[in-house]
This record gives sequence, C-alpha cells and structure tokens, in this order.
Amino acid sequence: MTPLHWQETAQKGDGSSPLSSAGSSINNPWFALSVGLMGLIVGFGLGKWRTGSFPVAAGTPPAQVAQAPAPPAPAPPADPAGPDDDAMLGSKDAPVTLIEFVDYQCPFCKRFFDQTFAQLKTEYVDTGKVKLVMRDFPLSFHPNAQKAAEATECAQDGGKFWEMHDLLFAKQDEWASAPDGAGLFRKYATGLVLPKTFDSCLDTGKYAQEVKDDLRDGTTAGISGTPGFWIVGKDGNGEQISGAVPFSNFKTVIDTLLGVDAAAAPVPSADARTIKMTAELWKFTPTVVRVKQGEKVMLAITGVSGTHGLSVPGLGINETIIQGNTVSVAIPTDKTGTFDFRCSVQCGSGHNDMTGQIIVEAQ
Ligand SMILES: [Cu+2]
Repeated sequence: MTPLHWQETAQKGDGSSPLSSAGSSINNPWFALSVGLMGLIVGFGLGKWRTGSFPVAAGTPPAQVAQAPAPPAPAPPADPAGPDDDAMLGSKDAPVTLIEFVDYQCPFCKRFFDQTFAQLKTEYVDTGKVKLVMRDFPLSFHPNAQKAAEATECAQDGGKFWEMHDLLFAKQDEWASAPDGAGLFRKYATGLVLPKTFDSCLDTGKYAQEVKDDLRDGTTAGISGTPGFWIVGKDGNGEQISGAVPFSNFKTVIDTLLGVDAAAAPVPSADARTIKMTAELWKFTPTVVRVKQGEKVMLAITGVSGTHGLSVPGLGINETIIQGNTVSVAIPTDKTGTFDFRCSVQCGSGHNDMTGQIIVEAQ
C-alpha cells in the first residue's frame, strides 16, 4: 500500500498515531468497497451510496460504527466521478483524483484558483496523471454561495461548467455582497450564451439538493472549511489538504500517490526535542512555541477535533492535521525571529481565530 503522509508519523518512529495500524481500513471505505466491486459498478454503486440508498456492502469496516470515545478519522469521500454528477477535469482514467470542496464566495478558494490551479492543471491534469473533481461546499455565512454553486451546476447542463466557475471567481467582488446574487448569475449566463433554461434551473433550485449532498459528503469526509481537498490514489488511499496552500504541498502528496520518489521527509534525529501541539475547534495549543537557535526540534501536532492546516509562512511549514492523527514536522531553527502561525483554512467559522507564534531565540 502506498505510504501516506499521515502514516509517516508512525514510520518516523513517533508511534503515537492511534490509526497507525488500523488506519487503512478506517480511512478507506472506498478502498474496501473497491475490492469487491469493479469499474463502472464501483462508480454506480458508490454514487448510489452517496444518495443514501446504497445497501452498505459487507466489506464496510465495522469501525465505521461510532463507538469509540473519539470519532474515527475522516475517510475520503465516495467515488466522486459519477457519470452525471460532479464536474470533472482531466482523464477519467487518471490514477490520482483531486477533489476540491469549493465555496465560490470564499476569497481563499479564489486565491487557490488564481495562484495554484493553473500549475496543477498543466503539470498533472493535462498530463493525464490527475483528474480534478469539483464538489460544492457553500458555507452558511456566505449568503450567495449556495446559489453560486447551483449556478455552476445549471451551467453544466449547458456544457459550460468551467466557464461559469472561472467567471464566478473573476467577478467574486461584484456578486459576493450583492443583495441579488441570482440576478447577477442570470446575467453571467446570458453573457456565456447559456440556454434560457438556465434561469428556470436556477430559480427552481434544480440542483439545490445536489449542492447540499456535496456539503454533507464533505462534512462526513472531514472538510470543515474551504478550500478543502482530498487527494485519492488508485487504491482508494488518500490524504486531505486544508486551505489555499502552495503548489508544492499538492505536489508532495500527488507524487507520493503516483509512486514518484518525493524528497525525503525530515527524519527526527534521536536527540531532537519533541514539542507536542494539539489542533482543535478552535485553537492550537500551545499558542506560543519557544525554541533555541540551532536546536533540533520536532513539532508533533495532534488533531483533536476538526481538520486544520498549520501554516507558518515564515518557516515554510504547511501541514494538514486531521482529527485523530499526529503529524510531525521539523522546525527550522537556523534563523532567529518570531514567526506567526495560523490555520490555513480561512473560510470556515473559527479557523481564523487559530493563530499563534513560533519564537526562535538566540542561544
Ligand atoms: Cu482550523
């Protein structure tokens, strides 16, 4: 089985991940189902499963039944590539699937689109290595996000999903706080020469439930803010990424799932000090981490509740922390200074409050 990021903790000798042995089954109902089913059957079956009518297969791990004090770590969402379901970019046969849970009103989803999307498309989607699947995650405090999501689905009926997707981000400033978002979406549809049926599609809420289904599946899969991503390999193993993180973060995960030897992750040396941190709704603990210049120190971050991203821009750290897992990262201590950290999920209630500092002090 492909080694996964969240398993590295165990491989690095931390051993503290409660999922290090049972992770593959807990984390992968998709994989478990895939063993017994094949090809289109999988797509069809899981599509049904998503709608709630699929009889849960015998292979579904019993661990899915909530019984432990802590809920199981989120699993990748069910097969997203149903034939008449979510919009997809790239080859159906691509070995890796990147699922983006998007809120078109979220400025950080726009940032991902503006800064990272094109490079991902050029290097991975256009080369047949990755297929990108879009799923909706309109956040409740973004009043126009639900209708915006419906607008992209209605545009897909006219074969112009991506045109609407791009336009909504380009014009986010115009419609985000508009009192009548739907009116603007109808105007955009006219500009895209979509058929008149777009208007009735939007007004009747033809895809309102579809959008809500995506939101529900994302929540089940541990998405708590946007943009949120699952990157899933051929065997159904996957890793989550939270927030508008740099391209290099996607590259590391995708290359691992593709079996490409990525640069070796930093291995904690025996004499490294380990600082434990927790991530929960809605704080990192501790909020201030003090280390000495030149000190060998590992930060071990355990997800207690929710899914978060620890982002320390000044130190080049970006790690997704999933509930129930521990991620270890070396803290660069070559330069002194105070380095702010925050949760990389910024469109989501509370994530914005998750801030703190790593202070590297002179010896
Ligand atoms: Cu967070």
